Amino acid sequence: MSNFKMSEAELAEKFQQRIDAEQKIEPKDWMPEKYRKNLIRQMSQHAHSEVIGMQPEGNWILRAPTLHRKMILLAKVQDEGGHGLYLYSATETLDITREELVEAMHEGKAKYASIFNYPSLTWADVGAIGWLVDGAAIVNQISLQRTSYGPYARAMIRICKEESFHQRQGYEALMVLAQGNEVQKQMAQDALNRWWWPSLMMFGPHDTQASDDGTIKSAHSSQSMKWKVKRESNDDLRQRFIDQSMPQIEFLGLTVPDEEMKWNEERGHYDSGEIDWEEFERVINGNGPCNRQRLKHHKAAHDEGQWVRDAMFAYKEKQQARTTKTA
Ligand code: BYC
Repeated sequence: MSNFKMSEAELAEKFQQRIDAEQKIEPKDWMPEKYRKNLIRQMSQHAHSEVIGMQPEGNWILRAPTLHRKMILLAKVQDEGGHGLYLYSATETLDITREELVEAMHEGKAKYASIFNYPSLTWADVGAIGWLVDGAAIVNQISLQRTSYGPYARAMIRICKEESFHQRQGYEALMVLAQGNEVQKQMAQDALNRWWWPSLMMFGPHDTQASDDGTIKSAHSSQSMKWKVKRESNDDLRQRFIDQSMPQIEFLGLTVPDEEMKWNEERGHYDSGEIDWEEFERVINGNGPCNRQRLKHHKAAHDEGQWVRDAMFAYKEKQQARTTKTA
C-alpha cells in the first residue's frame, strides 16, 4: 500500500516498525510531527552548543602559552564552528530555516549545553574543556551515531572523529601542567574542581527519579528512546563517563572533587555523589555565571555577519537571474 492511501495511524505504525528494524529515517520519509519537532529541538540545541562552545576556549586563543598551542587551539575552535554548521544543515532538512533556529536561541526559546555558561579563568581550563567537556560530548555522541534520523547519525560519525582528537589534546595540555611545578599542578587541580560537576550535568537530568523529590526528571528520554533518537539513558552515559574519567584523573595525580566517589566492586562501576540540580536548573534557565555574556556575544557576532549573508543572497539571486535568462 502506498503512503498516499494510508491513515495517520497506519503511517505511525509503519514508522515505528521501521525504527524497530533499525532503518534510518531520511528527510523525505513520512514521520510523526512530534518526532520532527523533537529532533529539531535536540539537533538545534546541539548545533547552538557547538557554536556557543567556541566562546570559552576562544577566550584563550590570544593568550595561549606558545605558538604551537595557539595553532592547535585555533584549529579546535574552528572545528567546533564546523560541527555547528553540519548540525544546522542537518536540522534544516526537517523543514525549518537557520534564521528560525538562531532566532529561537536569541529569544531564549532554544537552549544550548549548560556547561558553556561557565567562565574559562586560566589556561588550565582550556585543557579541562578538551579533556572533560569534549570527553563527555564524545560519550554522548558515540551513542548518537546510531540515532534513527539519518542526517543526524551521519553528522555524529564525522564529529566524533574530530572530538576524539580534541579530547586527547586537552588531556595532554593538562598532563603537562599536572607534571609541572606546584603552581601549575594547582592550576590543573583547580580546573578539574570547577569543570567536573558541570561536565556531569552535560548528560542531563536523571531518567527515572521521581520529580516530586525536588530533582528534575528527563522529560524527553522515554519517547526519544522509543523512537531511537536517544539510544542510551542520560544516567547510563553519565556513568560511562565517570568510569572512564576516574583512571585518567588518577594518572594525572589529581583528586576528583567528590568525596563520595568510590569504586563499587559489586556493581563494577564507581558510586558518586549527587549533582547540585538546583545549580543545573539555574544555569539552563538563563542564570548561570555567563549566560547573558554568551548570548550577547553571539547576537553581536550574528549582527556583524549580516553583510556576509546579504552578499551571499545577492550572489545567489544574481546567479538565479542569469540561469533564468539563459534557459
Ligand atoms: N544543558 O528530557 P531531557 C561540544 C534540557 S558541544 C542544557 O533529558 P533530552 C563542544 C533539555 O534540553 C556538544 N539543557 O532532554 C563544543 C530539556 O529542555 P527542553 C554538546 C539541558 O534532549 C565546543 C530538559 O533539560 N552535546 O561538545 O532528551 C567546545 C530536560 O532534559 C541539558 C550535545 O548537545 C544540558 N546539559 O536530553 C567543546 C548533545 N541537559 O529542550 C565541546 C546533544 C538537559 O525541553 N543533546 N537539558 O527545553 C543530547 O544528547 C540531549 O539533548 C541531552 C538531553 C542528553 C543533552
